[in-house]
Amino acid sequence: MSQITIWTYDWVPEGPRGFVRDLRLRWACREAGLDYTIATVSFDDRETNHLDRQPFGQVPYLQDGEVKLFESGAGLLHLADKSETLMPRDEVGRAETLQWLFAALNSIEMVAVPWWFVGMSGQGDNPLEPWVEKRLEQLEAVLATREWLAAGGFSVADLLMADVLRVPKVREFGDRPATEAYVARLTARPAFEAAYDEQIAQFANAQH
Ligand SMILES: N[C@@H](CCC(=O)N[C@@H](CS)C(=O)NCC(=O)O)C(=O)O
Repeated sequence: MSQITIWTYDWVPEGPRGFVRDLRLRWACREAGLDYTIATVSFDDRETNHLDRQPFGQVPYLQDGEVKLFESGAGLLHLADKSETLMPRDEVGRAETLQWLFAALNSIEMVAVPWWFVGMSGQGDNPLEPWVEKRLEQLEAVLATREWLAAGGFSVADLLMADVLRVPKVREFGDRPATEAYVARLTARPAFEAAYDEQIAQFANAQH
């Protein structure tokens, strides 16, 4: 019986389906062969109904025995500690994986999310565009030279970077063939496809 529980919302509107960040944890568990169960909190009163678990009222949230974690990156690190598939055990490989995992969160997602939000407001030119463009071009230069970000093989850093990059607005913005091939390669992995299908089915079948 699995000890790992991944918390997400009980329902979300169609737009974010397939992109809710619990998918990162489902995907990682599947890559690592770790069983998990899904638990939900109500989407409708999300700002206050689970602040004891997630102080920002967001998902995902991961529980593994006594370990209780919010932040998808923290959840991924916890899972990576359980599986060499997600993070190599040698010092250099582990350091490279951590470096790129933080780069996904703090150098790419940290730029892409505000850019996307400002763009959604639809108020003329997006002042964040040059910033996101530069970061994505810099990453394109890296991905043009290698198949994986860290330690010469798949790791949780690729999982997270691909999840950040696969957002449609990011994929549609500019022409970056190496990045596009990278995203296509990562999202063709059976563990991603199964996690994606599972999330889509969960929200499609939810009563709301
Ligand atoms: N930094 C957080 C971000 C979590 C996040 O943005 N979650 C979204 C779903 S993907 C959410 O809960 N949004 C609802 C809200 O912010 O009210 C993490 O990586 O876990």
